[in-house]
Amino acid sequence: MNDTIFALSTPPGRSGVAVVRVSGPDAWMGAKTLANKDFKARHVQLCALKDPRTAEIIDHALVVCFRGPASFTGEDIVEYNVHGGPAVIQSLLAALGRQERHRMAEPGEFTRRAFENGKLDLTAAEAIADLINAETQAQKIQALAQMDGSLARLYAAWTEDLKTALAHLEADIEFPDEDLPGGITPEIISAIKKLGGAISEHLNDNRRGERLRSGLQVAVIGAPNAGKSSLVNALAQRDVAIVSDVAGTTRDVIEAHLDLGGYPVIVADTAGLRPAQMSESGQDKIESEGMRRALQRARDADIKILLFDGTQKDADENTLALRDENSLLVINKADQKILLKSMDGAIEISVASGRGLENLTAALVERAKNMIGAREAPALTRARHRRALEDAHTALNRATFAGMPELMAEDLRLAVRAIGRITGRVDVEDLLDVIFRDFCIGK
Ligand SMILES: Nc1nc2c(ncn2[C@@H]2O[C@H](COP(=O)(O)OP(=O)(O)OP(=O)(O)O)[C@@H](O)[C@H]2O)c(=O)[nH]1
Ligand SMILES: [Mg+2]
Repeated sequence: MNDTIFALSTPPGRSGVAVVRVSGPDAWMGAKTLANKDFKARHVQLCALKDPRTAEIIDHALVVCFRGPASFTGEDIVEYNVHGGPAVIQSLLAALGRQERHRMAEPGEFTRRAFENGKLDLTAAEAIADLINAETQAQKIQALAQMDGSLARLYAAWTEDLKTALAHLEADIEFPDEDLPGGITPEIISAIKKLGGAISEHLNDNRRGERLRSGLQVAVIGAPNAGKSSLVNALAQRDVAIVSDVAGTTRDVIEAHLDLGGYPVIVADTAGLRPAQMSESGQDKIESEGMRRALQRARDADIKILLFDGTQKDADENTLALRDENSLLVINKADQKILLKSMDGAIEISVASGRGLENLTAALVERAKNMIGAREAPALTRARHRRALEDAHTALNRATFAGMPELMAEDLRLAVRAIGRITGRVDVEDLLDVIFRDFCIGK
């Protein structure tokens, strides 16, 4: 922990400016060596950086120093703003590597130090990773709220309630003869039940926050030649998939990431569904594997677009069979004579002419909003949080049946620990590698 770590914090490649960040006890010493001047905290200085070993000029840089603990990591920090060329960055990193007790940072190590120095809790650290990965406005808003402590505050409030209940129970356990207002009172039972209810409401939010983080899965399903690949290309506004009039063109699942009205959507093009062919030829084996994958996608999808070819008289049975509350019926080729009889709630489109595509997009945005749109209460965003809260919920449930104050107190303590693991207040050492591995280097 006493190493000084450094890394390029901006993306590698060419850019106007690149930022190299250094954190640790020797960060300022390194800056003094390279710039040959003294620094004041939080003052920007223009410096000629020179490698003392080779006397070679590295670059003219803007350098800012921060004194721990008033810094992102809580340690001394130096930020070098240099010109973003590979050779400049290379020579700065090489010169830093030769400074005493300096080494390259691991992915997420700056944020990990911030956590270990108490600058932020684990939910805020995770939110930083989410913010960096956010591709749409809705994701960004969720990440920023979590970074500001929306989840941490909620979990802290629950922990407070639990600790109050525990204090009452413990007073009764320690001093059973005194007439203290403790023990298993109806108030305690009802407080525990109320908390259990709040946690289960938070858990049963249809994975809203998790879905927003990872993107809503939309699968386009339909018979061969219905125009699935054409539709995916139109939604993605680029040629993601091959389109042809040969039935059975698409074999594999092809994904495109979209921003639909601020909501992240992963739309999947799939192989056309048709009754299995009887022949043993290799082609057909590929086709049936394609259909197996298409059906798997349909099962896993949050929203299924069931696409029908409007120029056909009958709706495809295999596709129709997948109709449920998560499906959206869409009839394509409305530029031609429509022979298909109308279906309840179906949206007519023509990918060829663009007609109806706006309606379809609006319908998708509406569903996305219902599934992952913001609500007042902060949403659970990770499976890790979900598991911990399920443990807490189980413990609370058991507590209401415990009967004895000692047993009830033990269950409440388990619940406190489970919630504490989310924010990182208790024994999370084993979790840290997993959590910070998801970060990029330099963060
Ligand atoms: N007239 C008309 N033709 C369309 C429309 N959309 C797609 N097509 C045509 O329909 C044919 C099949 O389109 P694809 O997008 O490849 O169909 P698919 O559903 O992906 O087919 P498979 O991959 O074989 O399952 C192509 O010749 C497209 O040009 C449309 O709105 N109107
Ligand atoms: Mg296709």
